Amino acid sequence: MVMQTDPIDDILAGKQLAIARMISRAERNDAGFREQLAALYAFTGKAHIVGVTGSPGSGKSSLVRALAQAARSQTAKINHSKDTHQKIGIVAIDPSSPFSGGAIMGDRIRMNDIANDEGVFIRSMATRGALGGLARAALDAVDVLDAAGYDLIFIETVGVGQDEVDIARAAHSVIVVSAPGMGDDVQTIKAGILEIADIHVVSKCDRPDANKTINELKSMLLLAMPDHSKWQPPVMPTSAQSGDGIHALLGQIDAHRKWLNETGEMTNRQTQIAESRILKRAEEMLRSRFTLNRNGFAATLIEKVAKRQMDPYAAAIKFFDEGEV
Ligand SMILES: Nc1nc2c(ncn2[C@@H]2O[C@H](COP(=O)(O)OP(=O)(O)OP(=O)(O)O)[C@@H](O)[C@H]2O)c(=O)[nH]1
Ligand SMILES: [Mg+2]
Repeated sequence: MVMQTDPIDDILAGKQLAIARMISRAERNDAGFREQLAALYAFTGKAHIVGVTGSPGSGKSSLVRALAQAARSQTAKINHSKDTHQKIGIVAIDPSSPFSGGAIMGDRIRMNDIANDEGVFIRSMATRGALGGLARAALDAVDVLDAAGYDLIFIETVGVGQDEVDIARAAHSVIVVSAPGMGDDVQTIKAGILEIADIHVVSKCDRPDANKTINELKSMLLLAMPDHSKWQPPVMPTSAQSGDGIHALLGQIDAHRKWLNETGEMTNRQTQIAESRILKRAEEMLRSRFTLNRNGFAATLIEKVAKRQMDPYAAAIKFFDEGEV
């Protein structure tokens, strides 16, 4: 007989298979996973969570991968011991999913791939078919990694759409990536994501047109009239291909983390994140409750509202009060 081990114990012990399974269950919104996630939640709150967002193709995945590799080698240098490496988690909401397939990285990174590194856990989540539960599932995945002892967790999302911006905002430090030659400056402003940046990155700085983007971004940020009592988001040039600026960016992430802790701003962020997570979960629950009632109790309400026999507000209240749970 094979002994069944407790998935919670396995996750807390950092076993990757158990972690992967739990994330899949969160993605599928499996019955019964909620109790397990609830049990894990008590063990979260130790990781530093970094949101990475920006236009499609701006180099987010390449950047995160380079950061993960740099963070791993950095702690290796400091500690001279394999056991004390910083563990890195990556959750990518990645429409083109280069983490699982595409050959996109510079040679330097490909040679020494983090995919074979036990201390790095990478998970891509599909946007397709997530039915609004994407943000909730992605943040559940971050919880699983946090509980499993991952110290630094990156969460990559394209900065398009409210759900994706909300995911990035649920991080402690938010990186907004702009790439040269994409008209990214205009795109990011349109999506309203420049203002959520704690750190700006201009990616692909091995390219000759990178300086133009850096200057454009800097002058745009001057116009934003910064409040000098607050954190001043730096503009960091990086190249995932050459590795330039990657260690400096890690340094800025660390500086931001320290700033959050020293000023007490971390507490505010935690409160904001908690609020947004309750709201996301409640939204999802409300939607699935509506779906459950769609052909039953709600059908009567829908018909009455359509025929102007009841107003939508009264129907919503009635649904809340009397709908099947
Ligand atoms: N020259 C250069 N190209 C880069 C660099 N980083 C990424 N790229 C290229 O930019 C393209 C997109 O890179 P990704 O890392 O997949 O970008 P992404 O933002 O994750 O893309 P999506 O997840 O699809 O939005 C690929 O063709 C990469 O090879 C870099 O540092 N220098
Ligand atoms: Mg990507």
